[in-house]
Amino acid sequence: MSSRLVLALDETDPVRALDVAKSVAPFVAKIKINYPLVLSAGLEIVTEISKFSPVICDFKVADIPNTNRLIAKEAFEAGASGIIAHAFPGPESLKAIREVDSTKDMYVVITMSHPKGGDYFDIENFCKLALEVGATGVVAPATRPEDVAKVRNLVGDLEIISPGVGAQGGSSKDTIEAGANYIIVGRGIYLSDDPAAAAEKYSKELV
Ligand code: OMP
Repeated sequence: MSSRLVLALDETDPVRALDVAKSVAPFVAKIKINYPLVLSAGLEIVTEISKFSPVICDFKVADIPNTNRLIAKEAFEAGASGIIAHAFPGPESLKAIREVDSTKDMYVVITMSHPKGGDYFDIENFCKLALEVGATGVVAPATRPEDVAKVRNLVGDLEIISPGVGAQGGSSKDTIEAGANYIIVGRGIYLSDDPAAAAEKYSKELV
């Protein structure tokens, strides 16, 4: 069975990041790259890593439609297979990303994993919006499996990718049972002494 694990590669040393990415690639479905690594290594790191793994650019895009379009274009041209965007700027901003390249994945953040991270998010409206704009999937927190279950009921067959397992205390098992398709793990893998072994362990928990 193919892996249901996504690596959050927030390692900021570009050489180590590439080493970690190569060593965990056999155990992960995708690698998610956020600002910390892109700001230290440049967008070229997306191109490098996308040669051996699909890359989700976690830029939490949250701007007017034209700026969202420009950001998505840069990410996709660099080789990203997908991008993460915030819902709160509304449908036109999300559709602008979709229109850059509808073959790419777009994930919409529904509510966040950190303490009080859900207090300012409107789960019902954001799920409705993700469906309306044709998102590939949504981001929902492994730290609150009850929210993942709620999101699953609202988004039908859309993919759910869930961060918060490992360093933030979430459980892979509970999150998958609540309806997530993929678990996102960062520090639990890239800060480990043996990232490949850690990735293998997390991926086996998800079978
Ligand atoms: P670790 O906490 O180190 O496993 O990393 C989690 C990764 O998921 C980081 O890259 C976060 O930016 C990201 N993330 C969350 O932790 N919580 C969220 O609610 C949303 C995200 C995300 O969009 O990926």
